[in-house]
Amino acid sequence: MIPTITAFAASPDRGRGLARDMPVRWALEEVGQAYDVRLLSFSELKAAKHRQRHPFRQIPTYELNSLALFESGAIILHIAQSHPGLLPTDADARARAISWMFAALSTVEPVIIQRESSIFMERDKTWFLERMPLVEDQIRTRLHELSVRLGTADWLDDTFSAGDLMMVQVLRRLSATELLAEHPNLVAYVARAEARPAFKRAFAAQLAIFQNSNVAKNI
Ligand code: GTB
Repeated sequence: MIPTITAFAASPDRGRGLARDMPVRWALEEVGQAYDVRLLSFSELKAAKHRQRHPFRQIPTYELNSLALFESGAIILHIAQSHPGLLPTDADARARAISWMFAALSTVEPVIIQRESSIFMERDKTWFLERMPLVEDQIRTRLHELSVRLGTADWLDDTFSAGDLMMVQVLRRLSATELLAEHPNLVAYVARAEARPAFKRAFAAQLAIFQNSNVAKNI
C-alpha cells in the first residue's frame, strides 16, 4: 500500500507549487515514498465525503491503511518520523528540527499570510495603503531574524531537515517580492532547497496537474 494525498484538481496558484500539497509531495519525494494523488474540484472539496477526511474541507490530506491525517505540518511530521531522511537520528537535533517546523508554520508564515489576505480582501479599503507598510514591517522583522540566524550556513541546523523543508515552502510565498530579495542569504537558501532533486520531482508533478487542467487548457 502507498499513501494517497489530496490536491486541487486546478490549483489557484497556477502550478507555482504554493498550495500545501507541494510540501507533502516534497517530503514524500525526499524519503523516496511513492504516493497516489486524489484530485478534488472545489465542489468535491466542500462535499460531505471530503469532510470525513478533513474537518475543515481543505487540502492536503494523507491516507494510508487505517490512518487519515490532515494539516500539512502534521502530515510532514508523520512522514519524517516514519522514514529516514528528514529528521536527524540524534534526539536533540531531531527536537531542534521539529522546532523549525513549528517556527515556519506558527512564527514566520502568519505574517506572510496576513499580507496575502490583506492584498486579496482589503485592497479596495481606504486604509489599505496605510496598513500595508505595517504588515510588511512585521514580515521584515521575521525575515531579518531568520536571515541573521541562518548566516552563511546552508541549512538551519547541520543537515537539511523537515524544518528546512517547511521554512523554504513558507519563504517561497514571498519569492516574487522585494521582501525576500532584501536578504540574499535567504534567497540562496530557497534556491538551494529548490535545486534538490526531490523538490524538482514534487514541483513537476503538481505543475503537470495544473497544465492538464481545464483552467490551463482554456488560458
Ligand atoms: N493549516 C492547513 C494546512 O497546513 O494543511 C491549511 C490548509 C489550507 O490552507 N489549504 C488550502 C485549501 O484547501 C489550500 S493550500 N483551501 C480551500 C479552502 O479553504 O476552501 C493554501 C493555498 C491556496 C492557494 C495558494 N495560491 O493560489 O497561491 C496558496 C496556498
